[in-house]
Amino acid sequence: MVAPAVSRSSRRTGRRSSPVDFAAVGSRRWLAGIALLGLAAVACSQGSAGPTPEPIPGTVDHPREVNLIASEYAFAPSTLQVFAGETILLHVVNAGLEVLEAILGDGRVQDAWEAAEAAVPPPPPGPTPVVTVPPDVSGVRVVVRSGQRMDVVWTVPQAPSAPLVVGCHIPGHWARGMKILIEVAAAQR
Ligand SMILES: [Cu+2]
Repeated sequence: MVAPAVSRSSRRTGRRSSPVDFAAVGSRRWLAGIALLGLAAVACSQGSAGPTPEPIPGTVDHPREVNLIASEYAFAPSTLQVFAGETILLHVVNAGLEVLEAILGDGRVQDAWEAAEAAVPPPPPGPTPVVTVPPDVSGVRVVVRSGQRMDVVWTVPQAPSAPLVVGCHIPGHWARGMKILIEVAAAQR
C-alpha cells in the first residue's frame, strides 16, 4: 500500500524539477511559483492523513511487508521488529557495493553459516550456491547483489527457543558487526 504512494510522489518530484525553464520565462515566474506551491500542498495533504496506523501482524494470506536495508557492514533498521507467529514478506535491499546477505536464525544457524562461508576458497568474492549447511541449522538465507532487492516470505516462530538474529557471513562481515537482533513481540489479539 505504501509503495505506490511513494512512487507517485517521486514522479511528482520529477515533474517539479523544471524551475530553470520557468525562471527563463521571467514574467511568468510567479505563476510557476504558485503552481509549484499547489503541487506541494497536494503532497503535504497526502502525507498528513491521520495518525500512523498500528502495524497489523501478517498472515500467510496477507504477509506484513518489512524492509531491511543492507550495506557495508550494517543493517537498517538496527533491530528487526516482528510479531510472534506472524508471516512477513521481507524485502532485503542491498544499498552497498558488495554482494551481501541476510541470514535469519538463532546462534547455531549463524555459527553454521560463518563456518561454511569461511571454509570456501578463496575467501572473497563471497557466497556461491556451493555454500551449504545442514538443513537443521540452515535458517533463512537471502543473498543480494549491489543495488538489488530480494524478497522472502518468513513465518516467525511462536516461541523462539533462542534469540533470533539477522547476520551476514560474507567473510569478514560478521566480525565487522554486520548483525542485528530480531525482536519478537507478542501479537495483539
Ligand atoms: Cu555483509
